[in-house]
Amino acid sequence: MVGRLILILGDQLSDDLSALREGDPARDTIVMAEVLGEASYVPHHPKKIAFLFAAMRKFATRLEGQGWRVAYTRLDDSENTHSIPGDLIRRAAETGATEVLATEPGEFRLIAALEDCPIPVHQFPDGRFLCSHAEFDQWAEGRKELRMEWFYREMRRKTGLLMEGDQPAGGKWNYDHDNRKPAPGEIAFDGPLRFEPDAVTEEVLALVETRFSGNFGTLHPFWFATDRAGAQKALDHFIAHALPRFGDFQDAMLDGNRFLYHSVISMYLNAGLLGWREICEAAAAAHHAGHAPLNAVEGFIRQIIGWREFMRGIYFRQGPDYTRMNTLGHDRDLPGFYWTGDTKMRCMSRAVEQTRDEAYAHHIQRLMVTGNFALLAGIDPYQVHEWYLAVYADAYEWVEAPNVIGMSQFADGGIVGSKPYVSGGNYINKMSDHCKHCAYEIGEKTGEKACPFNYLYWAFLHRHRDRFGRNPRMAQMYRTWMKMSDDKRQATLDSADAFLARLERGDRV
Ligand code: FAD
Ligand code: DLZ
Repeated sequence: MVGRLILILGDQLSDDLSALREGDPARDTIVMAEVLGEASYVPHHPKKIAFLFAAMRKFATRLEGQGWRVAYTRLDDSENTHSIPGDLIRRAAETGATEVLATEPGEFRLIAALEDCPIPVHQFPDGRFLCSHAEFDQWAEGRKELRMEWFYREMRRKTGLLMEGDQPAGGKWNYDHDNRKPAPGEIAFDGPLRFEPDAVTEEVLALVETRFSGNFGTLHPFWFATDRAGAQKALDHFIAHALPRFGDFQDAMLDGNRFLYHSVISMYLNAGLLGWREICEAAAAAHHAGHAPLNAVEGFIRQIIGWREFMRGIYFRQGPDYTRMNTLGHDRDLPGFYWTGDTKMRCMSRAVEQTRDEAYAHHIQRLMVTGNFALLAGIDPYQVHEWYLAVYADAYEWVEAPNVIGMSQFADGGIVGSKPYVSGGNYINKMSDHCKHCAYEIGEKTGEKACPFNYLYWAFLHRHRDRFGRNPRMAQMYRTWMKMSDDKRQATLDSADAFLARLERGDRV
C-alpha cells in the first residue's frame, strides 16, 4: 500500500497530534520543513525562529525514536522549496505518496494554502484544545454578545477544574477582583527557568544569526527550553516559585523586572510542547496541596481554559477577514519607536526594549502600554496586528489576532470586549513604577511636559463620543470629561493634536 505524508508544522510539536493518530509508522512519512514562507511572512523575532527550528529538529528526532520515518528539510537544504505546499509536492514525488494527513493549522493563510495544494490534504481538527470549533459555535449561536466569563464557566463545568460538585470552589467563579494589586517593592521570583543551548540549539542559533540578523530582536542570550522535558521543567519551576503570587500581581508592571510572577510558558504551550490539561491540573493540584491560594490558581486557570480558548473560538468563528477589521477607522502608521524603543515615554520604551530582548512582554504591558498607546493614537490596527504577530515568541494568528484586533484595538467593534481597554497615565502610574523614571510628568494633564497618555485618553473618548457616549460602562468617564471646563477640554484636545503632529513629523516623542 502506498504510504501517505503526514505534515507537522512548527507549532504542532505534540505527541497527541490528530494527524499522527491518523497515521501509520509502518507506511507513512512525516514531513517537517523549515521554510522561508513561514519564517518570513512577518519579520519574526529571531528568538521565535530559533526556538521553533530547534524544537522542530528535536521533535523530529523524538519521532524517529518512536519508529517514524521523518523527511526533515532544513532551511539551508539546497532542495528546499521554501513553502509548505512546495515541500509536500517535493516529498510526494520522492515517496510516491498521493495524499497528505495534516492537523488544521492555526492560521487561515495556511489552511487556504493546504486546501489549494495539488495533492489532496486531509485537515483533521486540532484536538489539543479544550473546545472544538463546533462546540464554540454551538455555545455562541443565538447569543447577543459573546462574553468570555460565560464561556469560561462552561469550560470549568466541562473540565471539573476547581469545581465542588456543580459549584465553583470557594463559591465564586472569578477572583479577578483580588488580582489587581499594584507593583510590589520586591519580587520573590527570579523569573522563568533558563536553559543553556545544547549542540542542536547552537547550530540553529548560528543559522538564525546569519539568515535573520536584520529582524527586530536580540538572539543572545537565548534561554528558552526547546523540548518537552525542558518545557515541563519550566512549568514546574513556575508552579513551585511563582504561582502562589501570580494572582496578586497579575496586572502589575515594574521598571526593573520583566516577568514578575508570570509563567512565561505561552511559547511552549502554543508550539505544542505543553498541553492545557497538564498545566491546569498542576496548578489545581498546587492549590489542593495548600501551596497556592485560590485567587492565584483560579486566575491562572481562567487565562488558559477561559481567555485562550475563547480567543481561538472567536478567530475561527469570525473567519479570514477578521484581521482586516477597523471599526474605529484608525489609519495612522505604526510609529518607528515600536521597532527601536526610542521614545521618551518610559513605559513604552521599557515594553519595547524587553520585547526586543526577550520576545516576551506580559499581558498588561501588551494591553495597557503598547496596545493602549496604539489605540489612543489611532494607529492602523492591521499594522498593530502585524507588529504583535512578529515580535512575540508565542504569536500565531489564532491567538494574536483576537487579542490585538479585538481585545486591544477594539477594531472588531466589540466582538471580544464590551468596551475598549483604554486608560490615561494614572492607571500605568498606579500599576507600575515607570512614571518615576519618565521624562514626562504624570501629574501634568496638558502641555509638552504632560504624560501623553493623559491627554490622548480624553481625546480618544472625545473623538469616538458618538460610538461610546451611550455605553453604560463608559458613562462615568464621559461625565468626568463633560464636567471639565471648556478651556480645560480645549487645552487637552490641543495637546493631543500637537503630540500627534509631532509623532507624524517623526520627532522624538
Ligand atoms: P501568564 O500571564 O502566566 O498566563 C498564563 C497563560 O494564560 C499564558 O501562557 C497563555 O497561554 C494564557 N493566556 C493569558 N492571557 C491570554 C489571552 N488574553 N489570550 C490567550 N491566552 C492567554 N498570547 C499568546 O499566546 N499569543 C499571542 O500572540 C498573544 N498576543 C497578545 C496581544 C495582545 C495585544 C494582548 C493584550 C495579549 C496577547 N496575548 C497573547 C495574551 C497574553 O498577553 C499572553 O498569553 C501572555 O502574556 C503570555 O505570557 P505568560 O505565559 O507569562 O502568561
Ligand atoms: C512561526 C513559524 C516559523 C517562523 N517557521 C516555520 C517553519 O519554517 N516551518 C513550519 O512548519 N512552521 C513554522 N512556523 C509556524 C507556522 O507559521 C505555523 O504553523 C502557522 O502560522 C500556523 O499556526
